[in-house]
Amino acid sequence: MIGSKLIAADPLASEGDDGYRLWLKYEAVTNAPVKTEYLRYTTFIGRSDKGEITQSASRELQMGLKNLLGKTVQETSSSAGRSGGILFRIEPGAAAAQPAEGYQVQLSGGNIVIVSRSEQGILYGTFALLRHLQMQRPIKNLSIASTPKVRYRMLNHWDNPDGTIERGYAGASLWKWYELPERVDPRYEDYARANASLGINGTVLNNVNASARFMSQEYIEKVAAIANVLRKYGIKTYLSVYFAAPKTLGGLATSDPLDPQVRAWWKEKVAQIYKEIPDFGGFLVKANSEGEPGPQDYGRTHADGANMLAEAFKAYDGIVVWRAFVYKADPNADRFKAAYEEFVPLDGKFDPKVIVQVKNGPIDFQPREPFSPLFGNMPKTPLGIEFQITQEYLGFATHAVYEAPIFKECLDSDTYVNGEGSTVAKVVDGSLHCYTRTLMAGVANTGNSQNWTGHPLAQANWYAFGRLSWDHELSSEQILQEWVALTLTRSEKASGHIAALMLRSREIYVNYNTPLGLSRPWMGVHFAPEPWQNKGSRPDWTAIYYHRADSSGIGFDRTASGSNALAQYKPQVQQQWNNPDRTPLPYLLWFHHVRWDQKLSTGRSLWQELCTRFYTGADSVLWMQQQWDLAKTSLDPMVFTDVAERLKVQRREAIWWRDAWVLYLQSLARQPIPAGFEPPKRTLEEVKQSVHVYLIR
Ligand code: BDP
Repeated sequence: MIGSKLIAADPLASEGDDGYRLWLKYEAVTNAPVKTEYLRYTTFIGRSDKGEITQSASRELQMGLKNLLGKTVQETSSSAGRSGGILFRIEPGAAAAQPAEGYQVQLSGGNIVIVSRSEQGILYGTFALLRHLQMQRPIKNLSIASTPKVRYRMLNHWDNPDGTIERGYAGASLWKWYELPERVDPRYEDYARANASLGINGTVLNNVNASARFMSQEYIEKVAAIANVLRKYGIKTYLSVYFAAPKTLGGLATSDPLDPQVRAWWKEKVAQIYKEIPDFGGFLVKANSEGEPGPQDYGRTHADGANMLAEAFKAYDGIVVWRAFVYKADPNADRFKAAYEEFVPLDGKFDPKVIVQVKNGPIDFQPREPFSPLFGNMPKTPLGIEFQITQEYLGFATHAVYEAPIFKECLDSDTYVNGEGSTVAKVVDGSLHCYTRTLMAGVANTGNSQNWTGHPLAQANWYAFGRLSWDHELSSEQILQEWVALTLTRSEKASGHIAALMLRSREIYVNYNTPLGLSRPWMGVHFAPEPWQNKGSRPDWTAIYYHRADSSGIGFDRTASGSNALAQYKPQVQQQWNNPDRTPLPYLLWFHHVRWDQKLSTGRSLWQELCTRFYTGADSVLWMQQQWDLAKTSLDPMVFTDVAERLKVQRREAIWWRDAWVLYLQSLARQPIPAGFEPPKRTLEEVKQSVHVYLIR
């Protein structure tokens, strides 16, 4: 269950924190008055129902209290009239207007009482109480009440049946398909605990570039074995499906969604799944995107495809999550506009069981993107949001980038669709267009590394996603403060340094990687700098397509004089971005092609500003290293060293990025490196060679 300390191969090495326990470390409470207070309320756990989920809650509480307070607490079903305990109280009628998963934790009748309409709510309330205690918050006036703002809070795993993970940087897949269903790795349970502690209630187990294998009886049984574990923590299991499965697996002549045999095949398939997994969550579908099959192969629409699958779920609780990540290979098109062009005309045509899942930005999880113009523009279709937790474009597992500010920036963006205040968050939580099926999904950053996420600080991104999927109003700072206290240190001083470095980490990354609204300076592995990359099987699979640098300037004109992608936004949003003199600098090159010598609001020319950002970005990694060093004495030595070494790599790679960009752009702009910055020590050819070496097998 709870992770052991793993000391790689060296039996003499001193014990350290291997990161396995994540934010559920339950380290002994050191604040004596707080401890005394809690001890008064821990003579028993009162639980009268027999549910599987409350059983998990009770077990978690017992384990937590044992570690935090050093006390063994027994569960009892007969707590009537007793005080000094922790009571689970399921009240089906309580606050009926509130979502069933909400909870209240309060003092009442001399007990701590966790109240909810559902077992799941009890579990979430239990984790909230444990968090409170772990953070050594006083019990006096205890009153925590919370309800989720979004109904489906989901991780999307891009895991393949062979154990690899698409865009995964933390080892191999957690799911051991070859040994399932007979052997059920105990780690699945810890995975479930971690997710439930954040409020995540759904998991898509396999890659959106799906294998049809998951629709076979053999794999359905394997999936069921995992689902049996996740269920105990209120987590439903979902699968990504291969749209052409009726043909490739079922042996039908077609996978046309309007073909009666195909429809019958999916119906049967869904029934077969429910036989093994009675609470199955549903399907996630990537169709007609990046070469995946889909309804358009048969002249049908995305709605035809989604609705056919929805029909198969008619008799069940499951849903169909249909992704809007599409872009055609049209040399004259702007990829920015693609999803909107395909999906907005389908608004109102989807079955009520369908949620359309939209990436936060219009392109593809870039370090900074404007919000997708689909948000707000499909009022008759529930739109879920998809964030990427795994750091595909954020330096994999070597760069420290705290992502909550990326998520928040999008959620807090105003679409203006129903006037001011129509934020993306309000579209996603359903309050703007009254959707009841609401969804937030995150592409998982977990793997089988001992610490789950590779980079120890990347655990914070899993944490932040989960907390925001429950309550998008939490601030990045608040979430970080919690995570640091639960995971790294209770020292306020050290937390201050860590918070400073993590809160600035995204901006620092953007500065050396894609400043002023640049995007996709890489192809290949999405890691090494390749802003010069100009060859691809289609134009939008080159780097130059995105930045459009030439001898006059750089940036993608998306105003009326260019692709006019801006027209997809409401006029108030257009106004923010349609004039290069008024466009906030972080978005400038997303929307404008700007001359190298153009003076910006900073007083510097565009060329000077770009150089300044590349250089200060790379230098700021030194500052991050210093902040981390300042926290050293309050950190576990193993965690300290791991992060310190990764920061060294990050520093080296940040300089690599800086040099690549500066030298490449200089070859076009023909301007000197501004005074005060030391010119790169290598030539453009040398950087290109270093990237080439990186990319060859
Ligand atoms: C891109 C990834 C690719 C995914 C795709 C998607 O590079 O591996 O399959 O997104 O979201 O960012 O479908």
